[in-house]
Amino acid sequence: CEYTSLMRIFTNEEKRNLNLGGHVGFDSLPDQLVSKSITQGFCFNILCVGETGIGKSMLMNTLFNTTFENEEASHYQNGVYLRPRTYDLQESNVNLKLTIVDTVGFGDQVNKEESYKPIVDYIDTQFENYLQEELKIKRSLFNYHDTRIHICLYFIAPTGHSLKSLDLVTMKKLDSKVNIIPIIAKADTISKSELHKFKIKIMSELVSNGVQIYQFPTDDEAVTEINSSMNAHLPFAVVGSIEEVKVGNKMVKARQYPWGVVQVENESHCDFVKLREMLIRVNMEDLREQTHTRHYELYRRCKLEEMGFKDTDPDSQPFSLQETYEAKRKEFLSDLQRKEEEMRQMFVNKVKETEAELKEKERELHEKFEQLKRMHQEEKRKIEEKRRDLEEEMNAFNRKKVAAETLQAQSLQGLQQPLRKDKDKKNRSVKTENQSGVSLSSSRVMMAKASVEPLNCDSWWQAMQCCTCLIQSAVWKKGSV
Ligand SMILES: Nc1nc2c(ncn2[C@@H]2O[C@H](COP(=O)(O)OP(=O)(O)OP(=O)(O)O)[C@@H](O)[C@H]2O)c(=O)[nH]1
Ligand SMILES: [Mg+2]
Repeated sequence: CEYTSLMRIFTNEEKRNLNLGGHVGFDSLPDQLVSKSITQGFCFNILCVGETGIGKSMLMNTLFNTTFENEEASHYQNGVYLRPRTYDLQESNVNLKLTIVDTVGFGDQVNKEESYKPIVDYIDTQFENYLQEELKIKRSLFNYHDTRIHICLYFIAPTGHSLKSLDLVTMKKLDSKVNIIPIIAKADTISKSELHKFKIKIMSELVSNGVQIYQFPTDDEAVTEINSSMNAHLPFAVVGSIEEVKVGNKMVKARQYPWGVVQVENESHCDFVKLREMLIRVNMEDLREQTHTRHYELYRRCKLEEMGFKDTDPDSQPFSLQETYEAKRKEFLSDLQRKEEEMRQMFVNKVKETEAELKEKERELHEKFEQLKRMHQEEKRKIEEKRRDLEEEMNAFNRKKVAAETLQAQSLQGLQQPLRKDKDKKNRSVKTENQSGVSLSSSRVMMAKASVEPLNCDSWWQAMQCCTCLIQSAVWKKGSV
């Protein structure tokens, strides 16, 4: 009864009309994504790997129909370095942050063994930066400037022969880190038939060396056909130019030669259009996605595994991040303790070794000291002996001296009387000539005056000889002559 009365009330009420502002449904989700992406803008990073002067900058200018900063590299670089440059481009209402990374000095060194290293390092650094941002507690990936390389354009020299070993080694090192699209540069310098053979040769060499290049995706129906046909055209043979040349009644980008004009956008002249289509119009988003889901994921997985993180334990049971962290912490602490113990033991051993060395040195010093002491005592004893001998000698000398003085005094007294008597006689005496003309008697007188013991000599010369003996003998008294 209550129910029927309620129904009557509802049916009598005026019906409410809902006017819709537009289409209602979740099929509008893609539109929301589009508008969000447009607001956010896009970023795209291109790495150009190729020898100096192979046409990297020119191709970039041609691709984006603009003139980027262009600084010619010299051929005298000591090594390879990477030069990234970022530009903000706008097409309609879509903003693109484009980064072009140039390999400066690539292929210019005599030893090219390490040429790939700076490139690999650069790519890894960009992955690492992204990973660090991801691991932050307060991360802002929304406005993070993603510098991870989305595409590597590998410029092959148009030799018409085969790939250089530098090309193979570099591409092999990069293929797990970046999407590689090989291109034959300056394709206007190679004939059509040669180019065809060259392309086949390059592809077979890449396959035989296991180099994985980027394949345009064929899983999306909308692009399956075009992408699979383009995969067959790899590597693209390109020509770059921003010069406008009049062909027919319109201006086209071309390279003009005395024998004709090579049109950049003419598909029968080169593959530039194919490259531009594949790279920018059809597969740009896939390149970005592949970079994130394939290359970055690989890097992240290896890095986290290196750090000790894993998804499952040895029994294939899920292993949480917390458990990994705890296990790692324990491992780290026990490692630290072990190292501490090792260091302590090492320190104790070192102290013991030093102590033993010091003791040995002390013992050696003591021995040396004892030896020196003995030597010193011996020296002292010898000197003492010498001193005693000298004293004895001096005493003997003094005794002799006293005896000599007494004798001298006595002889002087005995001489004084005969001397006076002989004085006159001496004046008259006939001179006894000798070698010098001095008489023997006068020599005796001279000696007497000199208070020297009289000599029993026959000539003056003999007397001189005796004087010399006297001087040398111990009886000689200083100052007598
Ligand atoms: N024949 C021919 N010449 C080209 C082509 N592209 C560029 N060049 C010429 O090659 C020379 C070097 O070109 P760049 O674009 O500066 O070469 P790059 O690789 O950027 O040189 P670096 O940055 O110095 O290593 C210039 O004289 C260009 O005109 C091309 O497709 N064909
Ligand atoms: Mg350049």
